Order: sequence, then structure tokens, then C-alpha cells
Amino acid sequence: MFLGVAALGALGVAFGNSVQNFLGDAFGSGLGGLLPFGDHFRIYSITGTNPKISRDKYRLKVSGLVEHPTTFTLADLQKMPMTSFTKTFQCVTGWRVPDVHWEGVKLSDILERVGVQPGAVAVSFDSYDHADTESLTLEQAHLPDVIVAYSMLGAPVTTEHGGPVRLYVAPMFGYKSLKWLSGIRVVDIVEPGFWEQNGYPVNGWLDGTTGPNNPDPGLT
Ligand SMILES: Nc1nc2c(c(=O)[nH]1)N[C@H]1C(S)=C(S)[C@@H](COP(=O)(O)O)O[C@H]1N2
Ligand SMILES: [Mo]
Repeated sequence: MFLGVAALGALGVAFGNSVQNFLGDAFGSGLGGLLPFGDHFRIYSITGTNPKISRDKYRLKVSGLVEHPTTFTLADLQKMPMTSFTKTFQCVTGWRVPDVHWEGVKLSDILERVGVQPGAVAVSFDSYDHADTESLTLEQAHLPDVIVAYSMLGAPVTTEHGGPVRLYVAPMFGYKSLKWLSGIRVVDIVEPGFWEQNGYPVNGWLDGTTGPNNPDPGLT
């Protein structure tokens, strides 16, 4: 917990513009449920700004070890089979938001559409903020609750939440759910992302095995 907050502070992550948000993070672990402001999203941006991409201009470029490199528009994504579910969103710093509804396209459907080449091992993600990056193994990328999301909280994903399109990796902590998704690259090695390069576990499973209280031994 303290490691997490210290790390975030050192990175200069924007905690949103209210002191309340900051306190929510600082006290989130353990006390979160008791605080009046415990149950809401903190808006994070490594760069301190939110890239604004119009729904018309949005593009998702899928490249790397694929048979058919493809650039998807938002309309292209919305024409694909939709997946929706409701889950608790959890940040490693301790805050959580129950009952968040999501809609989007399974990452596995996108991978199937472009065709993964033999020899591929992992998937890397890039953001329109040119700062955050993420990765998943190919196996993790095929989990049914890993989606490219265009709707969140019952509405199109807002700019501050990473819209028009963000990643949502439901079985892992929030840092894996990269906002302002610009690219998906199929690659032959796991490339640890921004948060992982700063000490967070590469496998951010929510089940506690690699949570803030049990960090990957090799990473801290
Ligand atoms: N591009 C980008 N994606 C990001 C982040 C970020 O700073 N930049 N923060 C991550 C972290 S640590 C969390 S907990 C969630 C927070 O999502 P929210 O900003 O919609 O609340 O976004 C994740 N995705
Ligand atoms: Mo987070």
C-alpha cells in the first residue's frame, strides 16, 4: 500500500484535481469502505492531460505478428459481436468501484479477425497519450473478460476514462486497463508496460497472489 502511493507520488501521477481524491488514494487500502468518498473512480493520467480523440477520427491499429494487419474504426468495432458484463474495478492503491457495467469487443475476437501468426507469444498495447503501455501474454489476451471497451458505466467511455476506446482487463488490477487505446501489437516476447517498469507486477491478477500486499518477489 505505502509502496504503491509512494510510487505514484514519485511518478507525478495526476490524482484528479481535488484533495479528496488524493486522500481517497492515500487511505484507500483498508479504510476505503469506511470513507464517504470511497466508491468512485479516480481519474489517472501519467501525462497529466487527457488526449481528446473524436469518435469519427478514432482508429485502432492492429499490427505485428498477424496475418492481416488491420486498422479499425469505432464503427468497425461496434459492428463486431458485443460482450458486456458488470464487475468491480480495483486499483492497486486500494480504491475500488463495485458494479461497473462494460461493453465492448473481446480482445480474442479481434485477434481472431486479424489472425495470429505462429511464434507469437504476447500482445503489447499503446496509448494515444504516448506514455502508457501495457502487455498481456497471448493466453491472458484470450480470456473472455478481457475486452476492448467502448462503453462504461452505461454510456460511451468518456475522454477522462480513456475514450473513445480503452482496454478493460477484468481479472487484473486497474493499471492493466490502458486508456486511449491506439494500437495492439502481437509480439514474440512479453514487453513489460509503463507501470510494470515502475515496479508493479507484470501479472496483475486480482486474486491477491500478485497484489500490493504480495508483490512479485522479483520486482520489488
Ligand atoms: N493511458 C493511461 N491508462 C491508464 C492509466 C494512465 O495513467 N494512463 N492509469 C491506469 C490505472 S493505475 C488505473 S487504476 C486505471 C484508472 O482508470 P480511470 O482513470 O478510468 O479511473 O487506468 C489505468 N489506465
Ligand atoms: Mo491503478
